[in-house]
Amino acid sequence: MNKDAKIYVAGHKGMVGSAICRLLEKEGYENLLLRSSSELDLRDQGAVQRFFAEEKPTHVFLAAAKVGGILANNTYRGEFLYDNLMITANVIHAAHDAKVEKLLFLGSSCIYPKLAPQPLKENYLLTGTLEETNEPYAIAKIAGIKMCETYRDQYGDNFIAAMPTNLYGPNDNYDLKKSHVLPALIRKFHTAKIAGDKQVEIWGTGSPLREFLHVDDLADACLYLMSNYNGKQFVNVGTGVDLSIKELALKIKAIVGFEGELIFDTSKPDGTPRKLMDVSYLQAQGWHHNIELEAGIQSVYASVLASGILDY
Ligand code: GFB
Repeated sequence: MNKDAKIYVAGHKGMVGSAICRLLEKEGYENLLLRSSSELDLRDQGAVQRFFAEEKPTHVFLAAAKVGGILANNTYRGEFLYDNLMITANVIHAAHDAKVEKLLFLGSSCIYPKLAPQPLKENYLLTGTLEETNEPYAIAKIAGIKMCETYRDQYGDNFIAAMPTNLYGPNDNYDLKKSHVLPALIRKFHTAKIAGDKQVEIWGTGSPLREFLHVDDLADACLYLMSNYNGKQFVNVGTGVDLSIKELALKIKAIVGFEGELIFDTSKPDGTPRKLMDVSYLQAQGWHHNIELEAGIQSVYASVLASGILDY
C-alpha cells in the first residue's frame, strides 16, 4: 500500500476505525477517505454503490459495525443481525464492483462455536453451535468471512479478514447498558469509589475467561496484514493470554483504587465460558502484540479521567 493510496476506513468514528486512522496518519498515509454514518448509511445499498463508484478507493478497512457487550447483543438481536449483514454485504460487494485492490474485513472471536476446544484455531469455524447471546452478530461476521473467501474464489478479489479478540482502548463505549465488560468495570469501580460505596456488582459468576487486546495493537495488526498478507484464510488477532472476569475485576479495582467488595449477580448471563485465540498463525506471519493488559488499563483509565467521560 503506497503512502498516497486512497484508503477508505469504514467506521472511522468507532473504537477500531479511529485507531486505524490514528495509525495510518502517524505512518504518513494522507489520502484517507472517511464518511460518518450520517453522511453515508452503510445499510443503504444504493448509497454505498454510488459512493464507491464516485470515490474509487484503492484500499478498504471494513471496521464499521453495530457492536456492544453481552447485554446489547442479546437485547437488540434483530438490529445486530440486520445492520451488520447489510453493512458487510454492501461494502464488500461495492468494493468488488469498484475494483478495490485490497480490502480488510474485521470480524470477532464470537464467530467460533461456544464450546470449541481452546485455544481457538482458525479451522474451528463452523464446527459447532454458536453462543446464544451473540449468535446474530456472529452470523453476520461469519457471512463477512465467507464473502471475502467466495469473492476471492470466484472473482480473484484480494479481500482478507482478521478476527480480533475482545478489544478495549480509546473511544470505547462507557454506557453500562451497551458496553463491554472492561469499560463497564472501569465506570462501576470509579463511580463506587467517588460515591464511597461498599460494593460493586459484577454480572454473571465471574468465572468466564476472556482475552483482551488494546485497540492500538489491533490497528497495528491490521496495517501489518494489509501490507503483508494476501491469504484466503482469515487470521486471529489477540495476545494468546486470558484471565477470568473475576481476575479482571480485581485488576481494575486495584488500578482504580476502589476498596470495597465484589458482588456477583448470577441472574446476568456469563456468555461463552472461554474464548482464547490461538495466535500462532499471525505470529508465524511476523506480528506480535505490544501492550500488556495492566499497562493498557492504566492508560485507558488515565485518559478517561482526563476526558471527563465518567462524570456523566
Ligand atoms: O464484554 P462482554 O459484555 O462480552 O462480557 P462477551 C464479558 C463477560 O463479562 C460476561 C461479564 O461474562 C459478562 O457477564 N460481565 C461482568 C460484564 N460484569 C459486566 C458488566 O458490567 N458489563 C458487561 N458488559 N459484562 C461479546 C459479544 O461477548 O464480546 C460480542 O456479545 C462480541 O458479540 C464481543 O463478540 C467481543 O465477551 O461475553
